[in-house]
Amino acid sequence: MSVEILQTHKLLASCEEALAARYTVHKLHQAADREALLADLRDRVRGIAGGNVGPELMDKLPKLEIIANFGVGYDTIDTAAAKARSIRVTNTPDVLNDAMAEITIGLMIALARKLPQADHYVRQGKWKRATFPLQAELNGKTLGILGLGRIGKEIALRAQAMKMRVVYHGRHRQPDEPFVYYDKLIEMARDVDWLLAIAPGGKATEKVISRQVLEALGPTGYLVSMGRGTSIDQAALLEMLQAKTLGGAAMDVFENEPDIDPALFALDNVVLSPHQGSATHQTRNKMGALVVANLDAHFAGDPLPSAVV
Ligand code: 8YV
Repeated sequence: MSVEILQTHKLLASCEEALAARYTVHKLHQAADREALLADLRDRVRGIAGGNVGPELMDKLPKLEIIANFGVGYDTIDTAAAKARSIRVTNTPDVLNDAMAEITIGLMIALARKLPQADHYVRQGKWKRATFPLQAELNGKTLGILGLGRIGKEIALRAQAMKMRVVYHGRHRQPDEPFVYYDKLIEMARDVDWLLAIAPGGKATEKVISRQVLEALGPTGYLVSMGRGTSIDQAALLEMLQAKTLGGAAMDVFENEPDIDPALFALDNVVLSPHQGSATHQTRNKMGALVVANLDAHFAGDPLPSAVV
């Protein structure tokens, strides 16, 4: 009998096939009666693939040894609870850096040049009557990065290729990084043209991009939100976009995804993206393979490729 694992939500076909080839997989998201399934699996499940795991689920699976999160961000896993129960937790870092960096620059250009509106303008036949209004460029502007981690560094490289100046703020200065460091986020927001949020989710970054930070960024400043919607005061953001006291925002992450605030839909100074940062065939296949590799390593007693706990 192969090791029994619980899959918490739908995963990529390639990942599901690889899991099924190695493990007895129980799909929680397909269970007609989740509690009945969990009760039946109580003493058998040793691993989880997916996400959204808190102490309640951990306590229903006392034999649980490892949670392999599908994603680099593991804010849906209660890592403290896992640690207290000697449960390992892994994520999928690095394999998504390029995909994230590409779309971030893409969303910045889309916002600066109003690409969605321009596409719409042509489809509506308006071009025959008038040229599309002049827009803005990235080169010569300053990008302030909140969260100069693995993904942030890849974005910084590409922003430099766009002839942008890059500065950053984070918990601490990184001496090996050539960029100017700001120890106060609000001061960085005051000095930059673009503010990129690519910090992890969770309590530590909750609403760190506050109303005051957005006000410092101001009516000619642009926000790019690529990390987690929770790190931004979304109510303040919406109000300031409506009042045009903030220049604009390109957003891939939101509060309450996918049921985001419909008031955003009417705004002309935003570009909206459905949390697709890592959503490419190439990258998601690599993320899935890393989920499987972490489970395989654990059950083989080998070091974990990407452990967070
Ligand atoms: C995931 C992400 O797709 O990796 C992350 O942290 O946000 C995305 O790449 C998302 O977590 C879905 O599982």
